[in-house]
Amino acid sequence: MTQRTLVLLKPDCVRRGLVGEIIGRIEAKAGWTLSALELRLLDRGTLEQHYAEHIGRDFYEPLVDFMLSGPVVALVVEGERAIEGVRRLAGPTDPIAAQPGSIRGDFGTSVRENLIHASDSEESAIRELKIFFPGLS
Ligand code: D4T
Repeated sequence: MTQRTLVLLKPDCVRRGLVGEIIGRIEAKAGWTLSALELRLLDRGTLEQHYAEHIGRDFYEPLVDFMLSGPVVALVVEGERAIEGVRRLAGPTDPIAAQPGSIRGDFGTSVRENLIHASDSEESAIRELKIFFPGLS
């Protein structure tokens, strides 16, 4: 089942120079391809749409400020079960709980600054791809 998923390499990932390492892990998965890739400074409106489910939670404002603190790399990964696959590569939200070998497990310590976003379902992927890459056919 070929799928497309939205990935964001967050500002901490860009600042720490981990973009190549993390894209390398994605590219190393046989048959997966990158359909779009861009270094981009986000704006509040985009993040409000992207994190709509979290508006009003105590971590929402600091999360948005963090996501605005520097550029992100937005990319689209396409391939066999890419949605579940990139989530597995990323590991769970809390990097201390994440398995070593996963991106968050290997590089993270902070729930907020957890390096990577990846769509969590087909429905989320469709919604998020429209926000970040509306021109993608
Ligand atoms: P994203 O959406 O960035 O891939 O993260 P997850 O899918 O793994 O986790 P999420 O939607 O629950 O959280 C979105 C985003 O908010 C940050 N966060 C989360 C935070 O700063 N404090 C918190 O307590 C939680 C739950 C981290 C990811």
